[in-house]
Amino acid sequence: MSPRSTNSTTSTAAAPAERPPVHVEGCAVDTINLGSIDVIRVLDETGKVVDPAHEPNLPESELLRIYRGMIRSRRFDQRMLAMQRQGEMGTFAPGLGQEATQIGQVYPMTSRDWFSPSYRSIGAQVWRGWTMEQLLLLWAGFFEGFAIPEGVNELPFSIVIGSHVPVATGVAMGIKTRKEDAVVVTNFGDGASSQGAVAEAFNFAAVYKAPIVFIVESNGWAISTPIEKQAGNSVLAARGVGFGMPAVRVDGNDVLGMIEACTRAIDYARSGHGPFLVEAVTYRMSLHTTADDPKVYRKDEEVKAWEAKCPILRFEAYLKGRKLLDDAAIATINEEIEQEVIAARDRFRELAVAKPGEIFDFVYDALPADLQNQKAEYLERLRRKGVQ
Ligand SMILES: Cc1ncc(C[n+]2csc(CCOP(=O)(O)OP(=O)(O)O)c2C)c(N)n1
Ligand SMILES: [Mg+2]
Repeated sequence: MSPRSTNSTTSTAAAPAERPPVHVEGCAVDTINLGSIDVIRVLDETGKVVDPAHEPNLPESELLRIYRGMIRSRRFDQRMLAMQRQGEMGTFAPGLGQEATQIGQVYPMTSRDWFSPSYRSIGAQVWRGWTMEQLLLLWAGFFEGFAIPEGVNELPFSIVIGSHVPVATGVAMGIKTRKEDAVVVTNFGDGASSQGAVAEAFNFAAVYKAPIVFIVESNGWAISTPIEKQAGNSVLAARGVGFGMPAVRVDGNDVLGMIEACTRAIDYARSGHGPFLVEAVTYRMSLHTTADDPKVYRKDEEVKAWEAKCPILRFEAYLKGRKLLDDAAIATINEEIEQEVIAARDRFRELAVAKPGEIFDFVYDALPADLQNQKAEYLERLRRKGVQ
């Protein structure tokens, strides 16, 4: 008798009849690869190692480099937000709370590998070799900021959600065709995972075994849409099974778990097996973008609960436990990185000289007469207002 029917004199549900497994020619369940999803978490929320078997065996100097990468991401983000609030920066998407996801995914990449990031990847971009002043130029709207730095294998991010994922898959196919020793790592959000373009990229990559790692940063929200309204099954790693690629679900606030998951995924793609899906479960602790006010659609208690899971506090506790950090070292590292950020801001200020006339300059080879007149009139108005 099933447990549901034990006390049910009122129940009308009949116990399901025993029946033999159904076999359909050519598609018996045992011939379908149902796959499995590993769940990875090395550090719990207090920084305690809960899965020593998956703890990456990294030298102490590397652990501290990773820590610095996360602090740089946090400090830069906070500085950019202050600059935006003071009118010195354009709209941007803060990465606060996603530092472990960001650094953990790029840490196992080589410089030959290609990164195809979303717009919320500033910390990872700095790790990969962007200077902070160039990123400031970019997000302040200066075209000089957009050129990918020499020697950084990266694709431009796209604001059209999910649209970069098929492009990244195409680059992976190019790598495969040329037999290059490289993989592509692309990241996107839980909201992006609902886009048809992402499903098409998954399917294409799985069929043609493209060397690509898909990282879905499941951060709870797509602007004001929570994950429950985004996906019938909010375990997005489960999609790997459907598309025929291995997948892991990892605690995205645990940088060691991220490194373990992404190393596994990158090694798999590099050795010619095809794509791999990593679902990083994290939380967007701050604003969707600087144009957003999350207080109108989510509760303070929810944010507070995630503050306690902060990826930086967790990694700090782990490093303290290993005697690699103490409060004085934490303060020194933060101060050093703050000075780096301030120096980048100062270099940005020197470079960020607006040239309003440029909006006329890059569309036509020879500017038509009417636009020449508009340009002259516009510049004259600015001059009268004292802007130029
Ligand atoms: C095709 C498309 N639809 C809608 C938007 C507006 N939009 C910008 S960001 C965003 C949410 C994306 O959420 P998610 O993919 O979870 O990434 P997150 O911002 O949380 O990192 C939306 C709907 C867009 N930019 N492109
Ligand atoms: Mg999201």
